[in-house]
Amino acid sequence: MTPPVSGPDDTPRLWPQPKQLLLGEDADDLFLGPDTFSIEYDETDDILVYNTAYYMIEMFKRKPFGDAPSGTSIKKLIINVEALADQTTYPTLGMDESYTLTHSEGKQEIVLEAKTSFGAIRGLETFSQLLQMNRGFVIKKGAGLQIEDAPKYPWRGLMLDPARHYITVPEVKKQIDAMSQNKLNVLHMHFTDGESFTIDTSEWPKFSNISEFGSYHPSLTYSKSDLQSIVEYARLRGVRVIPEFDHPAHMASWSLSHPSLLADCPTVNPHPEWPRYYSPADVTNPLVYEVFDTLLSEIGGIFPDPYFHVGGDEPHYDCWAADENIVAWANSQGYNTDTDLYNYYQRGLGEILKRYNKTTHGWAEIFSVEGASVPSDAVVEVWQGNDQITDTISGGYKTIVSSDWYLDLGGDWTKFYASDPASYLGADGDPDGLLLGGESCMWNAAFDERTNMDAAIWPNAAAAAEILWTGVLEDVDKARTRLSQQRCRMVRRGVRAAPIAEDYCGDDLY
Ligand code: CP6
Repeated sequence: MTPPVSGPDDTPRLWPQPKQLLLGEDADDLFLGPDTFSIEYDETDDILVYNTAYYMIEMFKRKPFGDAPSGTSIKKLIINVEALADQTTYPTLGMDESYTLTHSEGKQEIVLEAKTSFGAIRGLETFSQLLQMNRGFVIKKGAGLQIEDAPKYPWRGLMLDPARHYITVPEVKKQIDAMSQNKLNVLHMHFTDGESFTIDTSEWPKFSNISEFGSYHPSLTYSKSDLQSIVEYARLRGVRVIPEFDHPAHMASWSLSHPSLLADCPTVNPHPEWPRYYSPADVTNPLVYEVFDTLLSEIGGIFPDPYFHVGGDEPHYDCWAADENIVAWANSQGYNTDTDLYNYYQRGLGEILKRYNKTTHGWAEIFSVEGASVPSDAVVEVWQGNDQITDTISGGYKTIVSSDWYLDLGGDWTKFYASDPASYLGADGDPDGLLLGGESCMWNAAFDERTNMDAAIWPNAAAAAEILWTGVLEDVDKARTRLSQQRCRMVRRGVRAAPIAEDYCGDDLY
């Protein structure tokens, strides 16, 4: 029998583990009380305002029992941020997320220093995790504690898939909180797929009925104000939001209002009840480029992040080859009916993205298709085997990986924890730092927010998050203990993260 892994412990149990944690010489416990403790920070910074309030609530919503033992009591957390944020400060790729947390023995304060407000958020999360509840609130072995922390990879993501099962705005925000709790910083929203189109298009010129026909139900879409509120909430928690519109395959939902957007190939479509289910875009139809242009002009500006995910996965070439008009056009251009058409289409999208100041991001096919000419500043997402990064990186492309982190495939957290993106680098390594990180993907075909989605994402995505933040740590048993505690904290904050072993959340659950 394995001993249960959670419950009170006498050392800090943090997730992800900071880069460096030094205990003080005496390492006595520190105590603090909700009535005497406060956070000191610059109130002109709305990110600090939001996060200090958030963490005060999260830390002190538990109810201690019995009297706190006496010892050094902490009255203040002092936050010093070099570059304060204002309402126009958004998280960006490569932002400085480093921070230090320091206690000087005998002092009644802990100091959190960061270059940016986003670093301060990461430090606040760590501080909140230091605080255990026993008889009163205690930081075990906190006296003289020194933490220095910074992420290993700048791109640490989670993908959500509302196109298969819609995800409500409050639920998206809850996932953003859960991400921030694990120091993840990129939310990738797979807004459209064959099954449904989740953006409200009712006010778009010419394409107003795409979502009326292409959504599961008109209410199961995101309005502009929904999108703005997701982006704003993510900003406050230090999370970038990257929208994906999957092209040229996975577009069946678009065809319900506009059949001519897609190739017509009844002879190879395996779903006769849904005529263009299998069809990729009709790349010869100018309407396809017009709809993408309209999409960018309508909602491109809502997303401050320069990266825009164009999908690009799983094109069904046999459909193009079965559409007479497409074949005739391809012949007239001297194009083959597969990779040439695919690359022609990507070039078209690339030109439109450029006009809207967006940088291409997409699944690996945008790079790996024969003859691909994806722009040199694109970020390629490797999903069919991390060993492909040898090619993307030797090809000079910024790369993120998700192959080993498909949450829908299930598996134990140790499977997620065992995949270090850097271990897939070829003999030449990554001299230019092109390997940016990775993301866990929650493909929502058989998951929804009311039943099983939380437990499929968490804590497996947390395991990947530590690989991305800290890198590989040797002791999996110790990681199990810390992750078990982290999942208890997640449950306490309202995320139904699955247990990873026999455990007892104890004081940390209430
Ligand atoms: N949908 C889209 C999917 C998948 C992809 N794209 C997918 C493929 C294989 C697995 C899981 C998901 N469902 N649009 C691949 C990027 Cl195992």
